[in-house]
Parts: sequence; structure tokens; C-alpha cells
Amino acid sequence: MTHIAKEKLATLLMEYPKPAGIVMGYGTAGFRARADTLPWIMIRIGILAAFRSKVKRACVGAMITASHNPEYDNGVKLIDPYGEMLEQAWEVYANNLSVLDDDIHILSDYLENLMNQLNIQANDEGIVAIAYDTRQSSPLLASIVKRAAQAFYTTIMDFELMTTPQLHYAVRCYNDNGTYGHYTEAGYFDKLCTAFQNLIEMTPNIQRFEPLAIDAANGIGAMKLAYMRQTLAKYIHIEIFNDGTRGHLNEKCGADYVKLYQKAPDGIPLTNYSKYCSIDGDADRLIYFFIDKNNQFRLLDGDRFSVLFASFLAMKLKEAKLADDVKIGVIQTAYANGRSTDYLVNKMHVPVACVPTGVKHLHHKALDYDIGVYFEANGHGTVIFSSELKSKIKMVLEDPKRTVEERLAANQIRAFINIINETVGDAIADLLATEVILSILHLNLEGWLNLYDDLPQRQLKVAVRDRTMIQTTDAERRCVTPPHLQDCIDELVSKYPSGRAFVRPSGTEDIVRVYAEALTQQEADDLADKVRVVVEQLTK
Ligand code: 16G
Ligand code: ZN
Repeated sequence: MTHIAKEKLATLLMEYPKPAGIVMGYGTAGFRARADTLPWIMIRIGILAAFRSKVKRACVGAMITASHNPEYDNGVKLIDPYGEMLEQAWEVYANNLSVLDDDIHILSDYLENLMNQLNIQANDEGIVAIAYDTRQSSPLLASIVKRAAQAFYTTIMDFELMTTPQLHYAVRCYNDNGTYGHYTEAGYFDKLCTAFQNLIEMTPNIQRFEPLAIDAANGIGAMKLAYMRQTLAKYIHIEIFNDGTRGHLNEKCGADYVKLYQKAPDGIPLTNYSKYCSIDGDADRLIYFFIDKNNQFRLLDGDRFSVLFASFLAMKLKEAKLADDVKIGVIQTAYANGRSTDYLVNKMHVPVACVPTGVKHLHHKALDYDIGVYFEANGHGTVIFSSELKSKIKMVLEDPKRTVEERLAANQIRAFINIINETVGDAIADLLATEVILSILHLNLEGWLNLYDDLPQRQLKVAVRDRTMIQTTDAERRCVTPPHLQDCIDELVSKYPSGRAFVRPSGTEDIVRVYAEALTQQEADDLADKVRVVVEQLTK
């Protein structure tokens, strides 16, 4: 480590000292906490981003956001060169750095060791792309990441205000030398909007788009959507509510609020539109909803996107006569409603894989397919397409022996691929994809909802002495410890027709989560409650 790097770090440590007694872990959401407790960790993250970039010899990203959390929180997450989440092994370094106190000697010893271990030279090139959401605390936190990375001779690409998926996209494009698209924001919108227009223009008998009202959670998505709204005005009328001019970020609005409380957000008129959607504070989650004829609020969550996207793609594969040599699959977690799984497997004959909670697990599994569709029930998800699939599409398009219909279907898939942000769940991309599929399939939200009926479900939080007492297997669907817990759950579940239940320790809160579903709401509630009781008894 050079003398100058050490000096710069020492200055930062003095400017942003670590509060006494604080522990912070790099989890599924990166580092996340109250914004005023975060500056010190941004120094560590800046260093780690620089190191990661030097090791991979590629650009990596640092996104400052706390997603759907309140305005007073913030956080940071690193993005790997291909636009995916930080490799798990590096989460350990993030945690080690977070444990270290502000002593410049101890810190530089650790860093020198790490540089040796990772074979990093002080003058290796590094490049870090930084972006942040609309929180007041974000610019300061971003500036700390920047200064820490710069202490290690790293170039900074400062994107300032961006959605989380936009930064994932930018990092991927930058490292792909433009194959995936141009890495600027203009490049992002150009790719998505052009693909959306192409797909509309090439599709005969496409249904007219009904106006769409968007709840933008008073976050970064509002300003980005405003740009897109104009570009696409010719095709679809988009109205943006909760755009940050009046309400507060994620307060009684946004995808998380709507999903959690199963009700419409504040700040949006509920009479004028037939279609509504909510995105979250950093625009990586999307939920649709509408008010039905009986004035009931109806929700379309992540499971519904999986079914819609997989239906469309399976249909187009068939039309392109590609269905036999393309492996399509849907990846879910245990939280997916049993009826959605049933519909996919038994009606659509699309295989479903179940993985543990957390986007990285879904994303990883999706790579096993030519077309891997994944969504968490909370509305975070995307589709990944293999390079083999992309070549097959190209072959159909270039084959003069193929019929017009076959080539049209292949072309539609190609355009659809360009709407999707394959790097990560992206509310803006998913919204365009949803809109265009609904129009191609001539579905309104009611028709989409009526594809299948959800089983009633109940989720509970249980406070226990030590949540690590509960260990699970089989994608969190079965418990291994404490002894007998699973037997008790099996016994309870067997009393409810179509019943299903599981418990798992939360990865983000100090609690255990209980999930139950059954034929009626009463039964789902009962089952969840009985499972809660055995959890409490067996973890005393
Ligand atoms: C994190 C995950 C989210 C998951 C949630 C579960 C990412 C980017 N986020 O927010 O996917 O649904 O944790 O929380 O992976 P829990 O473990 O407390 O239930
Ligand atoms: Zn988010």
C-alpha cells in the first residue's frame, strides 16, 4: 500500500469515524441501516469495490440505496462485472472490513494482506461505477465510496441518480464492450424503448393499450419513468403518481407497501384507471393491481409475472417451432403460491424449480435453463436467456425455409429479450414487458388474474430466543432442527386439504417466519397459528 493511499485513508477514518460498538453484516441487501450510521462503512465498501475491480480487471458497481426502506435508512450493494450481485466469497471480506476498527495501522495491515492474497498491485487499474437513489443522505455516502476507491488509484464513473437495475445494466454493458447495449442512461432507454416499439409494430392485431397509472413510491423511478413516458406516448398513456413532489419516499406507497398490506397506495386516484402498478424506492420491484367490479382491491404479484412471462415465451417458442430444443423453466421460492406452481407444472407443462429465498439463489438457478424465468412473490424478478437460445433465434430468422409465422414468433422473442434487463429484476423493464404481453395476448388485468385462483395464505413473524436453532433443507421447505419440529408441522399440515406450511429463520430480521396456505383463509390462519405454537414450544 502506498504512503499516499495510507494518508488518504487515515483522513477518511478521521472524518467519518466508526461509532463505538457497531456491528454490521453484508447480507442479501448489502449493508443497510440508518443513514447516519453508515458513513464509516462506505470507506470500507469503496476500498473493496476498488479491489474487486482490480482483481476482475473490469468495472464493478456500487449502488447506494435502501430500496423499499424509509427515507431515513440507506445502504450500499456492490455489483459484479457481469451485472450480477457480488460473489459470495467476497461478502466475507466485506464483513471482515466491517469488523475492523478505525486504527489505520490495523486496517492497512489487513489490506496489505488481502492485496497479497488476491495478488493486487498498488498500481493495477480499477474502475468503479457509482450511482444512488433520491435519498437526502445518498450524495454524501456516494462521495465517501468515491474517495475511498480513489485512494487506491481507481477511476470513478459517477452516474449520480439512477435506479438499481440501471446501474446493473450499465456495469454489464461497460464490460461487454457494448454487446449488451450502450452503458449510458440514454443507451438503456434506447434499448428498452426501441425493443418495445419494435415488438408492437411487428405484431398484427395487437390490442390497444389501456392507460396505466403508476405509483412511483416517491423515489428515483418517478424521474426515470417521466423520461420514458414521453418517448412512448404514441403507444401508451402513462400517468405517474407519487413522483416525489409531495409525499415521502416509500411512505404509504410503493410495491412493498402494496404487497405487504394488500391495499392500494395513498396518492393515487382509484377510479379513473383500469390498470395500476407500484414500483419500489429504487425501481427493482413491480406489483400490479386494480379495483374489480365489486370494488375489491386485486393484486398481481411476482408469481403472476412468472406465469404471464412463461406463458408468452412458451407460446412463442411453439410458434417458432423451437419448443422441442429449448429448455424453459420457472424458478420460485417456497413463498410462491401453491396454485401458481400447480398452474405452471400441470396446465402449462413448464418445469418449476424451488430455491431458498434471496434473489441471488433464483438468478443462479435460472442460469440452468435456455429461458429461466424467476420472480419472488414480492415482485422482484426477471428472465435470463442463454446464448444458445439467442443463436437459435437468429438461425430461425435467417433461415429462408422457415415460414413467415415461425420467423415472426422468433422476431417477437428477440424483441422481448431486448426489453428485459437480464442482469437483475427491473421494474421499468418488467413493466414494459408486462404491458406488451398483455396487449399481444389480449388480456386485461382481470383476465390475467383469472388464469388461476390463489390459495389463501398467511404469514407470521415469531420472536424466538435464537433463530439459528431453526435450520432448513429442501429450499427451506423442511426443517432439520430442532428435532421433531418438522414431524409436528407434517402432522398439522395433514389435517388441512391442500395445506402447506413451512418455517424459516429470516435473513434480514431477528425473527422466524411462518408461512401457511390452505383452501380457506380461516384454515390458512389456523394452520399458521398452530405452526407458530409448535415453533414457540420447540425453541424455548
Ligand atoms: C432480501 C432479498 C429478498 C428476499 C428478502 C427476504 C435480495 C436482493 N433481497 O431483501 O430477495 O425476499 O431478503 O427477507 O436478495 P427475509 O430473509 O427476512 O425473509
Ligand atoms: Zn428495491
